[in-house]
Amino acid sequence: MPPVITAFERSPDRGQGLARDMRVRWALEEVGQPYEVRPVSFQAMKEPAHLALHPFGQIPTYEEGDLVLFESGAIVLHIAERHAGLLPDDANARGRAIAWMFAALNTVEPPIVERSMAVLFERDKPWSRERLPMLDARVRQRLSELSSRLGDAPWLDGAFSAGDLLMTTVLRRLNSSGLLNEYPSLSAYVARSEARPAYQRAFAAQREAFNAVNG
Ligand code: GTB
Repeated sequence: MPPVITAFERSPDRGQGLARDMRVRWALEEVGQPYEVRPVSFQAMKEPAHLALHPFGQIPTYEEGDLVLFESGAIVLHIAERHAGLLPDDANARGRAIAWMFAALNTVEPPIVERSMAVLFERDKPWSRERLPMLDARVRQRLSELSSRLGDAPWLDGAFSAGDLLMTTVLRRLNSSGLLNEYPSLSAYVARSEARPAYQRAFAAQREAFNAVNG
């Protein structure tokens, strides 16, 4: 039985591959592991059957035999540890790749999510115009640091790894902001990731699922 993941039945991103099931789909495609997707409605996400899989009533989840996982980072790490292709064999290089996974989720993603939330949900607040430049500055700080570290390298540390996979999905969340364009090496990094056949397959699958439901 292939693993089963959950995804939004109707993704608010309208098929742009910004929801976090995209990371899991992409990781599974990179390692060549077939999988099934169970779409979940917003209502079903908060019902007992889904809460038994995910304590916070969110997507994605991952079911493989007796194993149930939630948290996209933990799922990607699980896939990367069990299949070749997303983590180096050398122990030190592996440790560094895992550090980049944590950096993507713990250091780079928070200011990006904070900014997205503000743009989506706080636009009408009287303090929004004052707050946004501060949120932009926090994002720019991380992008500037990341761009300095990446330099002219294609990937963050040697060969493409689960660290690059997660970092790319985090940076893509800035697509509509224009901020990524201020850092050409990071725009090129994301484009390089998106050109990977595994990414293309994952993106096409989630887009197809969106189109199937929304016409
Ligand atoms: N830390 C968890 C993880 O990494 O797995 C976070 C999971 C999470 O935030 N899941 C979101 C969810 O289920 C979907 S991905 N939300 C429903 C809820 O909480 O009730 C976040 C997301 C949603 C929409 C867009 N978008 O439209 O662009 C992008 C990302």
